[in-house]
This record gives sequence, structure tokens and C-alpha cells, in this order.
Amino acid sequence: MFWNREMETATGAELERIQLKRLKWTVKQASKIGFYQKQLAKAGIAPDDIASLDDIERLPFTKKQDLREGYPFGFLAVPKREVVRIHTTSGTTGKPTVVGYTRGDIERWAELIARDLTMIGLSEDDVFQNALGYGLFTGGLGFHYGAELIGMTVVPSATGNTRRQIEMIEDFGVTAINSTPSYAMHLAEVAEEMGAGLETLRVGTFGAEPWSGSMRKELESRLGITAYDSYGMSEMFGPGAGFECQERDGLHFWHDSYYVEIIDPATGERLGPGERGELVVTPLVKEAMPLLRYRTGDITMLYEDGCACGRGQKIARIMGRSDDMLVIRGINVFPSQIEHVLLAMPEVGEQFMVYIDRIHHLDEMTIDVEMNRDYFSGELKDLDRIQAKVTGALRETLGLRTRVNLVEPGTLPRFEGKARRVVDRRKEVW
Ligand code: DLL
Repeated sequence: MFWNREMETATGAELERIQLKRLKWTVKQASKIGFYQKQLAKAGIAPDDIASLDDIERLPFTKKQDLREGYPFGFLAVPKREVVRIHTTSGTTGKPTVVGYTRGDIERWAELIARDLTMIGLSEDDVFQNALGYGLFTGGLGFHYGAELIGMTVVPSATGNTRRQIEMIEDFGVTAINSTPSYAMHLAEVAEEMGAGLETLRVGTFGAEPWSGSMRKELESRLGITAYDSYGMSEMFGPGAGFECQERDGLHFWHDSYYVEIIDPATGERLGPGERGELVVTPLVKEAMPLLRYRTGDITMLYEDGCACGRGQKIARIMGRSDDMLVIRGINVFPSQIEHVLLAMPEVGEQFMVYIDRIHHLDEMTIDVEMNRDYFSGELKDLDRIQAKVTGALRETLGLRTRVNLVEPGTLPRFEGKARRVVDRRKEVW
């Protein structure tokens, strides 16, 4: 099933014509932003110089750090009164990245999600439980608008209150569940404890974090569903950029709306199908916040063109990151954020180690932190107080519950070269 057959199946010269037209518009739109005016001048290219798709290689890359430096509205190409909504990214030191949307952006984003969900056979006959966070995170509202556009019966359950979510699935006859894969695993466990059969459920769409093939098998058998991978990021509107079709072998990108490149993260050189590298995306339909050659930091590769479903070129499911960003229960965390929090607290030193485990299918982050002896009277209640303070400050900055262990000064490893402060003990997922 297609939502927009013409755009979804466009290939070859027809696709290139659409992409070029939209690329020219995007570069013009970007040139309204101070950052891009400077970058384009540095690269010696003006919007009118874009004559073919190959010219994209002359455009500068955009990095996450550039967006951070533009906080809060430095990357808006339209006056703020044309911005009808903002979302923010999780996981940046200090201030997050603010993503703005015009009314047209919200409509285009909803259409992309409608394409994704129609592609896997969902329709107005389905009841869609949207168990992703609503709010500044793009997941909840992003899917909500797309599912409503199709005309599905949307249950905006958001996250948490898991027993109640199971009851909703049963009471409302939910046919499709949308969440992070780790939350879906938790739902499965609680459903089993409650003896809930979840008979109506047949489809699960999971994303916002990496998940393995074995997790897919487990989710499918425990929830009685077919599970699909769903990929996106705040900077590209949010979810909906990449999605599996019924072949469930790689992610389709909507090539009329996103120009995809894979590069060698070290050299910036472009790579061909089958070569693993960093995904770089130029969104072609973003009005409020256009981006040029955005370096996603996600590692994947292009497939050869074509797919049995009739749509265009796919990329492999995400294989890892090119930077030190961690994705913990769907929330992006940079080790530098933890350092930032600890440095602001006199009770502890700046040495820390982070351990990440998957316990009962949920990511758990444990942080060992060295105490500052001057702030420790030797009494146990003092330790409890400091531990609660550190945990609270980390939760506030990361938006995440962590376990904090206070350890003696001088006991954590010191590094001569690049510090390795993170030990990820989750099984490799790709
Ligand atoms: O996670 C948007 C989203 C919401 C996607 C709901 C899917 C479902 P951010 O919070 O900006 O946006 O995080 C984006 O998360 O660069 C990847 O590293 C990671 N990520 C997202 N989806 C997947 C996936 C949303 N399916 C960052 N597989 C991305 C692996 C994923 N990693």
C-alpha cells in the first residue's frame, strides 16, 4: 500500500528532477541563516550556483556542534511568528538544540509518517497506541500527527504506567503499538505477569535507539506481532525519515524529501553502496530549519538501488555511532554532560566511570564517582546525602535515572591518552 505512490516510487531522472528543484530551494532557504551565509561564502558557492545534484559535494557539512552554538534560534530561516512548534533534542551539554517547524513543516512531516505507516499495511481500520514520550521529544507528537492523518484511531498513551497501557491495549482493541524497543520489551514482560493475551495486537513499530535482530524475534514472539524498525532524528523533523517496509531488510528513506550520502567519517569522502560509513542527510523540504549535509553520526551503508516493494534505495539498519554519543532508553547522552554535572559539585572529584548494562531488556547506567574527602565527615548519612544530590543533578541534566556509586578518591583508572570513561556492556546490537 502507498500513501503517495508517485513520490514513493520516483527513481532515476524523475527523482533527480524533484531532488534538484528542492535542493535549490533548500540552499536558498539556508542562505537566510547567518551561519550558512558564512559557510557558503567560505566554500565559494552561492545558491544560484547549484546547477546539478553533484554540486551538493561543494556544500559544507553541518555538525551537531554547529547547531548547539546556534542556541536557541540561530538556525531559523523564517521569522519566529511563522514557527508554529518547537521540539528540542535530548543529550547535549548545557543547552539542547532547538528545532523549529512552520505549519507547512508539520504537514510535510505528518505525510512522511503517514507514508511509513501505510507502507507496512496500517490504515484507518487500525487502533494505534503511541507509547512514545509526548512533549519536547519528537517521537510522540511526530507519530501522532501522521497516524491521525491516515485516520487511524490513535491512543496517545505516551510512556509509563505500564499496567494501564496493557489494559488499554486489551480494552481498546489496539492493533499496532509504537514505542522504543526496550519499552516494548518491558510491556511484554508486564503483560506476561498480568496474564494478558494482547490478542488484537499485530504490528509493532520501534525506534529511537538501536535494537538487534534477536530482540526483534523476541518482541515478535512475546507480543504476537510483526516488528518494524523506525529511524529518525530531531534535526530531520524527528521520526519518519527511515522506515522498514514489509520486506524488513533495510530502511527506506524518502528520497524526494531527504538527500542521502554516506561518507568516510575521517576524510569526508563519499562512499558507494555496500561501504560502511557515516550517514549525511540534506533534508529537501524543511522550511523553518533547513540543513545542509547534516552529519548524523550514525553508521550505516547504502544498499543497491531498488526493493521488492517498489520503492527506492534503502540503507542498512543503523550499525553504530561515529562519535561518543550513547543512546540509553531512547535518550541521547554524551559523556561530556556527565562530566559537566560532576564538575559543578564540590562534594565529588572529576573522575568517573560509566557502565551500561541491559537488565531485563532495559538499559541501566551506573556511574562510579570519586568522592572529595574534604566533604565527607565519615558518617553514612553524609554519603546518602551526596549520592542523592549527584543522582538528582544527573537526572535533571540527562533526563535519565542513573545509579551512582561513590568511591574512594584515587581508585578509578587514570588515562594517559584519550580517556575511556564508558564501558558499554550491552551486547553488540548489529
Ligand atoms: O530518536 C527520533 C525518533 C523518535 C526516531 C521515535 C524513531 C522513533 P533524537 O532523539 O534526535 O530523535 O535521536 C536521534 O537516535 O541519530 C540515532 O543515533 C538514534 N536512533 C534513532 N532511531 C534509531 C533506530 C529520535 N531505529 C538518534 N536505530 C539517531 C538505531 C536510532 N538508532
